Amino acid sequence: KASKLQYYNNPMWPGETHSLKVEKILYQGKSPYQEVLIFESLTYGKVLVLDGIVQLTDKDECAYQEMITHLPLCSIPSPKKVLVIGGGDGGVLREIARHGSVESIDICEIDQLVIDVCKDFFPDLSVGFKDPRVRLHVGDAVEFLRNSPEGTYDAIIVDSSDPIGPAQELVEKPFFETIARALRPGGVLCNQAESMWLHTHLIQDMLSICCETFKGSVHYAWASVPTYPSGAIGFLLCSKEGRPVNFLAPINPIEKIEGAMTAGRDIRFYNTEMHRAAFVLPTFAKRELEAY
Ligand code: PUT
Repeated sequence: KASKLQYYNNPMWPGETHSLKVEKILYQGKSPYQEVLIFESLTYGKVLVLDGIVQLTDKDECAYQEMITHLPLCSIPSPKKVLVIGGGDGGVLREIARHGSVESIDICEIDQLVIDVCKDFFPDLSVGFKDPRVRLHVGDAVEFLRNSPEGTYDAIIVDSSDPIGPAQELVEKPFFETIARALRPGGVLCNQAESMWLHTHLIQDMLSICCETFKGSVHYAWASVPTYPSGAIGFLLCSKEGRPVNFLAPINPIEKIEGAMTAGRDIRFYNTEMHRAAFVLPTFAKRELEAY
């Protein structure tokens, strides 16, 4: 059991905590990488927690999974080869499946326990693993990327946890260099990019590394996710030099992809208006982030 002091002392949001009423603990365990907890909450359905940090809830997972997937995939025509890093719950895979043009989906998740417990407790997310286009690789993403042939992917989605613990190196320059190497010219990256309310310096560092590394377009987008710290989460969208990509005006609108809005279960959050709106930043964030 963590003490109250520990709850308020997470270095990613010092002095803050967020509570959900627990109705029932459904699973508690430990992998070689992290502590895993699943509980039934009073108001958000089931909740997945890793090392004490909420990763997703039944009620608001749609906002995160749909935005991190369709922001990049709707920004390029006809994506075919997609790589997901992290994402062991399967939600991003579920969303990629809406894109009929996609031929192969690699996923590299480090923690087998996350995959297993999500299959047991979050069938609406882990359904993503059932798609025959999916190839699962359990292991370290940096090593996986180093072994991928250069120029393989049209899109890479990094659905990581926060950069403390196993995801630390996923915000550092060598990681972004291996991503750029694995993308084809004009290929796109969408990276979980924390909160503009809480993590300005981290986002500035990521923006500056990505501008240097990808040499195409680099933009910060965001969405509301009530159970994430500050209630918002960001996405870093980057394109590799080669073919220009305009993230702000999706060239491959979801509404025009046959069956995409209703495949499996209906899309709940993302649409073309949300896509465009995601890049509109409040004045303070524009000031802090637009120089990059
Ligand atoms: N992939 C989950 C992101 C959590 C951010 N705090």
